[in-house]
Amino acid sequence: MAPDSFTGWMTHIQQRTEAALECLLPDTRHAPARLHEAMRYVTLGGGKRVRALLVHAAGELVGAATDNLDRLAGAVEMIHAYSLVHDDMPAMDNDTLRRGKPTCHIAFDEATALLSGDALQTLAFEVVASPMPGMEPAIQLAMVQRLAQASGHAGMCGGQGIDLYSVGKALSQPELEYMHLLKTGALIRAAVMLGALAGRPVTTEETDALDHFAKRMGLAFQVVDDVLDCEADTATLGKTAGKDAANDKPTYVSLMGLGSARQFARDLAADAFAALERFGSDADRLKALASYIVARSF
Ligand code: GRG
Repeated sequence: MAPDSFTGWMTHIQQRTEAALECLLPDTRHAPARLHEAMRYVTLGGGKRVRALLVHAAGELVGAATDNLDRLAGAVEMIHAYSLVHDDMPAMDNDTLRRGKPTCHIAFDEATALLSGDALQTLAFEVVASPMPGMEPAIQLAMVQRLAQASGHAGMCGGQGIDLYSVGKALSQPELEYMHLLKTGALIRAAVMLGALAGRPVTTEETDALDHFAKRMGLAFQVVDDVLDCEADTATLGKTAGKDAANDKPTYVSLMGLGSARQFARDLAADAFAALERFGSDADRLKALASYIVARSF
């Protein structure tokens, strides 16, 4: 039984996600042990698990089975972990610190980092496509499609491409928004949609409302990330702080300044909240999670 308070629930879901990942990830006693160690190193024991929390909060709203949500949350966290591993590599952001420890290519080597990211991505799809109690195969197919769209050229990879090709360029607010809609927002939207698909059937209007919520929160998450990159220190973030300015990357802070960026995040969250009105108190968990995303300090 999940605790009632938001912080109690958050800890409970973070622990469930860790336990689910423990089971889903390959055993280091099996070959190739080094690859399996790297996959576990980058996925276990770290991260806020925001995407897993979104899967569960959206799933609760539609009465989805918690065990199925654990698997879906684990899959989304695997895709997220893979993106962080590849993003940190020398060909991309070239970073040495992630989640308070050396990045994968530093702790292991570049080839292992590349492979572990690839293997995490394919494992995520295997998990979503594997039979789940009470789940129609057609629903799982829709989930696979959502996750693939969110991860590929029209989602996270596409957004990362725009990011890479934008260094040193001044982006307009719509251009910056489009980049983040893909890079960070697409997986956040997929997390909400996978949760929402896992329970009772949802109407088109409900799907649209949840998608609007997820879209606004994906952007709010990124705006807060930009603010924290300026305001917080490396020890608090567990990753190198101040990298955006150092790398001359366009961000919400460089575009509109710190105060306006903070206000923009609050405005986005208010708009996201409004989309949930039709669900009444069933959406309380999602709302509490949205408030946490905007107020977070790391
Ligand atoms: C390499 C295909 C590919 C994609 C990379 C998402 C991404 C695209 C890169 C991550 C780098 C980054 C700093 C993105 C900005 C926002 C973001 C996704 C931050 C990290 O997410 P958190 O804060 O991390 O949820 P934790 O560690 O808490 O899971």
